[in-house]
Amino acid sequence: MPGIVLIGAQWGDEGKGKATDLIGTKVDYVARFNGGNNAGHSVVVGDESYALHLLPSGIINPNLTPVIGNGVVVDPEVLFEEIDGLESRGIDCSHLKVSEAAHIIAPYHRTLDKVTERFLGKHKIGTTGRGIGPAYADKINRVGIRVHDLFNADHLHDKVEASLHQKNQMLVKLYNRRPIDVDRTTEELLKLGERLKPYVANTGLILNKALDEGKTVLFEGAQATMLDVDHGTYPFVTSSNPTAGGACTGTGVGPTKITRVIGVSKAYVTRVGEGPFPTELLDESGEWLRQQGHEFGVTTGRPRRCGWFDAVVNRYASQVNGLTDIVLTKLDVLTGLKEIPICVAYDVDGERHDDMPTDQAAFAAAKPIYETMPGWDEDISDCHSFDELPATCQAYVKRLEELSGCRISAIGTGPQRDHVIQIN
Ligand code: 2SA
Ligand code: GDP
Ligand code: MG
Repeated sequence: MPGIVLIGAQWGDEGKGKATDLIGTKVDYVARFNGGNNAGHSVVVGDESYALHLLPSGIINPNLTPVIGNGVVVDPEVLFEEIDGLESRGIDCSHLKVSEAAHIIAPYHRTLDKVTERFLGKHKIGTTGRGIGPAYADKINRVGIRVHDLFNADHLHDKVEASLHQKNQMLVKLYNRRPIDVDRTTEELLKLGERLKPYVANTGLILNKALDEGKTVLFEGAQATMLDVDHGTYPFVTSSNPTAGGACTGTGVGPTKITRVIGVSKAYVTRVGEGPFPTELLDESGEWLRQQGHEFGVTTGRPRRCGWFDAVVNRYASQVNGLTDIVLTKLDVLTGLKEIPICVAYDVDGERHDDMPTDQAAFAAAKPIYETMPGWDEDISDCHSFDELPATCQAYVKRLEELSGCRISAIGTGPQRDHVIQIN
């Protein structure tokens, strides 16, 4: 009954796509449980590179079943574009299963996302503009549209009316925009439902049965711990639970079925969007990391903010997610640095914090306390065991492990699938 959860331990883009795909060779099901097409996973297989947003990374592997769980918000138009794109490259997507209880991102959610960001002005979150927040807001407000609502015209019309009632008043009175048409929206959603129908399934039941039969399920997180709506740097977060607990609520599988929780961390840190980031480098070192690591958003192309490894964040991620192990990615990017700083604690108004401050004002004021390790010059992309790494590189990894309070079980040494060191 191995249920493996794989989550981002920092602010996202840690290389979860590659880590998932790596483990995917040994699993039967890969299930997304949170977020939507705000995610961007790059998976490199041989000479081919795939940018996935809504589909689980495991879709590239024909031997497993990809699942979109109930906790995901699904934009059907984006889903079909992604399926068409992959199928035109010879990747079969017909075995995809989409939860009938997943919520839909409708065109009006995308509009609201952009309008809200504009009106927030200097308080904006820096969202991806994909309608994620408004779709989850409707879910919590109990006016969301779920996948199974798309198959009954009268029922759907009712739901769309309920969902648009308040929004239209706001759009007209507050934002001086035209109201959204209920009939037209219903028609559009019904059409999308027709194409979605063959993929729709009771995914909670499928996953539970699979686990009971001894199959392996990989629960693939999108975004990351520090972007979690409950545990992240609120309000600069996404609107779902990318932490390990989200794997249960977002698929309908109970916590006793989870046997392993893997956190993916980069050997440094990046963040996209607004919000505090203690180790951020606004100088040429940050630019160097961005160029060396090709740190640009997979979904929006935005340059990612870059900084040194933050062990406070990783210790916190170990705690919040109950990590059993860490996959450390992009270690190769640091090659060539003479010295590598690691943030071991924060200074908040003259007081040392070894643990994550819960007060966001304190977190925003946190100054990193650094310890510095010697770097290495050797190309590590061909190293296939820990012992082959240069001694200073080994020491850096060992120190990250010690500070994170969790074992490092694999290391990424380059973008390719085989650029990896597995540690037993
Ligand atoms: P949203 O759109 O409501 O989820 O935005 C809220 C915050 O969550 C951040 N967020 C992300 N951060 C890193 N990577 C993400 N995915 C893409 C990628 C990002 C891209 O993999 O590269 O292409 O720009 C992602 N998705 C959401 C977002 O920046 C806001 O801070
Ligand atoms: P995700 O959102 O966590 O799936 O990560 P992204 O795909 O958005 O960003 C990670 C990027 O790093 C991708 O372009 C990967 O191909 C790349 N990558 C992953 N692991 C490694 C690694 O070990 N070394 C290098 N150089 N690149 C990597
Ligand atoms: Mg990403």
